[in-house]
Amino acid sequence: MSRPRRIALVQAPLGRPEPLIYPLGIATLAAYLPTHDLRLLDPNRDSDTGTLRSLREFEPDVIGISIRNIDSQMRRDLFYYFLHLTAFVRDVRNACPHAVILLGGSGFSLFPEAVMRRIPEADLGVFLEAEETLPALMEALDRPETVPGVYHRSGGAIVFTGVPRLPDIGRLEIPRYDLLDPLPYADQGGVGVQTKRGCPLGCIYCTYPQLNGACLRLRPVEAVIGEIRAVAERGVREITFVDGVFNLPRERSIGILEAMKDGGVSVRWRGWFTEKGMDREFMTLCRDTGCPEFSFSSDAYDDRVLERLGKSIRTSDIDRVVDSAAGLDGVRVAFNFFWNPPGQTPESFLRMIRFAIRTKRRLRSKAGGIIFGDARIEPHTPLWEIAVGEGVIDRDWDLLPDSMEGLKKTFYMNRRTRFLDALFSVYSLLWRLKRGLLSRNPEIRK
Ligand code: B12
Repeated sequence: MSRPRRIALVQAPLGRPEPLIYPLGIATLAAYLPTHDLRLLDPNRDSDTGTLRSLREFEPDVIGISIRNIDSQMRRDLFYYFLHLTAFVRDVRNACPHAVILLGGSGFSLFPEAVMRRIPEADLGVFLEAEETLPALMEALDRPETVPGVYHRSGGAIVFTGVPRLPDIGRLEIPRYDLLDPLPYADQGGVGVQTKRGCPLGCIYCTYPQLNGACLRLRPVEAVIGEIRAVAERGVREITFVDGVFNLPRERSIGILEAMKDGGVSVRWRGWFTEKGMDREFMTLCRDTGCPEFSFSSDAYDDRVLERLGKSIRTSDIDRVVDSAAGLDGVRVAFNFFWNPPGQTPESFLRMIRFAIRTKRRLRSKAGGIIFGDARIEPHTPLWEIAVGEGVIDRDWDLLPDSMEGLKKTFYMNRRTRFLDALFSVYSLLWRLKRGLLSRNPEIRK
């Protein structure tokens, strides 16, 4: 075994104030590096300057930077976090000229080569889930070519050692809460707990299957409960289940909720749900175990459009959610829709707007939000193929562009119903007015 190293794991700064999200990725990875001297740093909480100061003091051998978000993926409030990050990594390099800089995280894994190119200060990159790769790489830091899942530089080229196997998460370690206190993140569900990885659904715009595989890998219920207890013991009263879809498989999510009830685990919680299998009974169980709000990516309110989007749900599933919520006290439901997706027609657009108005009227304060957006075209997704086929973007269009102007072109808009775009600008303006975001003018360092 090699000597213990001083390793700093740093969450990438977003570059503008946002609700704090606990850096679950690096806190989890820290549990896999028990023999090393570790620091976990989050500039989103402690500022870039504070983080750089901590790095200078600690003098790490290795700095692992977790790139979670590339951009806000929201056309109505678009922000390019990645531009801020490139400047931050330059500052990290100046602060610690001799440290090995290593990148990872879901944002990195979506664009690994492009990120390595755009951040020349980075020595190494780790692709996908890193519970096995990172400890192995720490043992072979001078031989990165021997570790699967690693991007390294050789003779000026970026070399990839190959796709690693996905770790067995049946025995996933509990995140190192002792190294980064979750309590300051506790508001608004900022602390995440994962019950599984992978997603078998086929939504055409989604990156989850490429990030975590298309098969569900479930954590044992006791391990999930143990993790919730561990955060609750630190004073956290509200968590978010970070699974792509919490209630999949339904029986297993029921198992977790029953175990929470039986074990007296009492926290408020949130999650993302599929409308499939959502009925009054299930919603009641969720409510009674602490879930105040249900969020859905319904995406469309027209069976043909839903099918085109690769969704496993139909409008009847969405209706069932509304019916169930209407008959229950103490719940709120939030629906997200695409304004102008593939397959959209004037009729399907109107159907969606009618659904929104009807649901708002019927559910009143129980309608937690009906939000419209457009899909960000992500690499290696069926939506990318469609967008290229329809001429929305060119085949060689850089999905990690070097400017905000370029980023604006990475959203899918159905050309057949392009008149909807003008309407979207109006919707977007109203939304920003309502949220008081018009003056939001963050400074991005180029
Ligand atoms: C749950 C979730 C949320 C929840 C978070 C709740 C919470 N309390 O944690 C909510 C809904 C709040 C949310 C919000 C947002 N999210 Co989100 N989210 C996710 C999701 C589904 C899971 C993230 C997670 O916690 N995973 C569990 C941990 C353990 O995994 P991990 O962080 O990926 O870490 C592993 C690896 O990545 C790697 N790794 C991580 N860091 C590092 C560092 C090093 C050095 C190394 C070697 C390896 C490594 O090893 C880890 C262990 O295997 C991901 C999709 C996904 N499958 O990753 C999207 C995802 C990260 N989100 C995304 C986005 C865009 C956002 C928002 C910007 C959306 C918005 N406009 O509001 C915001 C940003 C919020 C913020 N302030 O950061 C995108 C980012 C891609 C992009 N284009 O930018 C993703 C990838 C989904 C997508 N659409 O593709 N999100």
